[in-house]
Amino acid sequence: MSESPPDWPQLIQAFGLPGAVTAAHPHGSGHINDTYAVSLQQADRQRRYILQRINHRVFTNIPALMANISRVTAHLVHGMRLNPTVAGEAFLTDPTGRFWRCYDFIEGATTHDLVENPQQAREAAHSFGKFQRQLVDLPGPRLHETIPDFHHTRKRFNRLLAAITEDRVGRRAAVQAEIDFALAREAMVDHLLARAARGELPERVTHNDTKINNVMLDDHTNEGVAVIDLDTVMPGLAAYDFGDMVRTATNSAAEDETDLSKVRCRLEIFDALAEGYLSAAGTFLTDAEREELELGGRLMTFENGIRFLTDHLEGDTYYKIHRPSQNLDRARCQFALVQSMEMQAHDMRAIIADRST
Ligand code: ADP
Ligand code: GN1
Ligand code: MG
Repeated sequence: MSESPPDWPQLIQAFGLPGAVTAAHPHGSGHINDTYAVSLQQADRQRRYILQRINHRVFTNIPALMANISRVTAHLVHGMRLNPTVAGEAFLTDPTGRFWRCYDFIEGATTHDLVENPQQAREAAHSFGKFQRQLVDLPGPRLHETIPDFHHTRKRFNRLLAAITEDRVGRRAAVQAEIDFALAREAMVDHLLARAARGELPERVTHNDTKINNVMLDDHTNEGVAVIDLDTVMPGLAAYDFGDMVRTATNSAAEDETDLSKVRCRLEIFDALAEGYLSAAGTFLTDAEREELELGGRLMTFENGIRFLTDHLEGDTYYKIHRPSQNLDRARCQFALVQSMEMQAHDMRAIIADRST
């Protein structure tokens, strides 16, 4: 069923933005929301905004989600600027029941799907580290869990088991090798959860989706300009944030690369991530949290692998796909990366120790 296109003039009016719409295009390569760059002619200049239709299948409590984002953006000195509606709300419900929000477009900076050099990795990781540091003293009650158990890797694993058993769309037989890979690594999924439950790892306010295209880097200096995609900012573990940076930045290939011989965890990028992250987060991390940073990378890569494989087995209902079997390609690529990390785990632990001194 095709959906009606967004009514830009109506949306612009609802957010109280002056000027006439001169262009509106889909923007970025996120897997979840529908993101548009909208240009307005304002007096003698063009100004761009990000209008985002929030995926309410994924985020089922939009008021709670936007309450989190309002608190976090208000607390951070730099970063995303949310434009409220004329009614003073953080989001808009359009006449078709879709949910929208509006950010200032961050100009002069870009998100990268693939890290090109250690400097980009260092700057990105410093930004995410600083983000965590600034939120250490976020006032007020605990943030809402916008997706409960988001990084509960045990529950993610059990959902994969259920998807294998159900085999809803008849794809199981063709992915036995990937299933075997996942089952052989079950032991990994409980470790951080158990340490957190024992009180050995503190709960923090974390971003939880620190993939490298969720931070904007200055076009000229590569400096981190803003951490974006704040939908999953909620209580979590430091290792989850460091881990997803490792998953997405160290990969020498795209997240859905089909030539697995190209997929490798780049140690020089890992080193830059450790340097950048610890230069900002080093002030508050405990020894126990540092101990788990290396595992965080492998675990987040594995967790994303099983999530992609689950979505493939469930019939591609969660992530956007642009070609058949893309979720399977993503899963295979994550598993190849896990293997590469397993081979280098010792070196990565040494780097963390080195960068901690
Ligand atoms: P998703 O949850 O679908 O990943 P994001 O919030 O990450 O959505 O937005 C998708 C992409 O849009 C980002 O990767 C980034 O390239 C771009 N983007 C998002 N917000 C802004 C902004 N304020 N300014 C410029 N680009 C942005
Ligand atoms: C999604 O929204 P985006 O594209 O930044 C997903 C992350 C996954 C990632 C995999 C809310 O991130 O958890 O790690 O895809 N976000 C959500 O690329 O599920
Ligand atoms: Mg994103």
